[in-house]
Amino acid sequence: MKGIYSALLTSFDKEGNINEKGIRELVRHNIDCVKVDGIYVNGSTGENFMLSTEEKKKIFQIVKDEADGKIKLIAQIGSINLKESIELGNYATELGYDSLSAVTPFYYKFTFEEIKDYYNTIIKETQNNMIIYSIPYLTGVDMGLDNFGELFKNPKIIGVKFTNPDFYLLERIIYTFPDKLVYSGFDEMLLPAAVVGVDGAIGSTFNVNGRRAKEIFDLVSKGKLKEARELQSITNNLITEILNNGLYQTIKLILEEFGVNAGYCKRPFRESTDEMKKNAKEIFNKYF
Ligand code: MN9
Repeated sequence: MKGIYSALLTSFDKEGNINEKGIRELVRHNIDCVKVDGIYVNGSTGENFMLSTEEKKKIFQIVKDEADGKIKLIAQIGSINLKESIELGNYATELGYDSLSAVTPFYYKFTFEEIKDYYNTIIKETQNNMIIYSIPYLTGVDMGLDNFGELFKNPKIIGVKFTNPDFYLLERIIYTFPDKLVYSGFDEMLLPAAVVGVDGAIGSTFNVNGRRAKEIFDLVSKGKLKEARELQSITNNLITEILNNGLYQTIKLILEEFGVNAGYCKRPFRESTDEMKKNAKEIFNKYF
């Protein structure tokens, strides 16, 4: 389960309905062109928290069908509706997903005991492996080393997707729990995360920039830090331009330049303007 995973985008049509053909093209592009080790399905990048349960299931099914055993698949099934998480978790487990992942329950200020109960209940009901999705800047849920230790007591919790710029905590988790898988969640911090020893990374920009990400990861493992730094700088110039132009819209526009039908984002995300399209074309020509 180690390596570089694309957080899959969801292709939508102009009305915000999921576009099966586009989703299949996105999966193929990641396998054939980017050559990622795996795909993380229905995460933040997939605009998951704006989808119905049926749409989420449909995406799990399409991706599994298109990937056809060629790469690892992680299903993000977290929701503040615990029943929905369990239903999705069972669905993805039956489809044969390699692991589940669930975002920490957000919006309400749940206690740590409640968060722990959420994970242990999903695991009990699905009997699949679980990767915690920790993204404090979006969820407001900030867990410390002791909290991770409590959760990791469940042997089915096999790791964490750590989207958090706290490198002290990241190093402590890797050091304290050497048997757990730790994935870096900020693409712009892949190099320092690789240096402290993460097992892999899961990110949105890998849909277009995954080859550079894989190279950064490999160079660090070989101790070639100068070359890795150069590639991370190019990567971060790219990510900065993407963020300034609208994150998911721009990754989708770049994918369209690659000939992939990545489609529209779902409202309330706004439709790309002509200016955004022009910038995305320039980014594509500059970096790819
Ligand atoms: O899951 C992604 N997080 C979100 C990982 O999209 C919220 C990252 O890949 C970021 O999009 C990326 C740009 O900041 O690092």
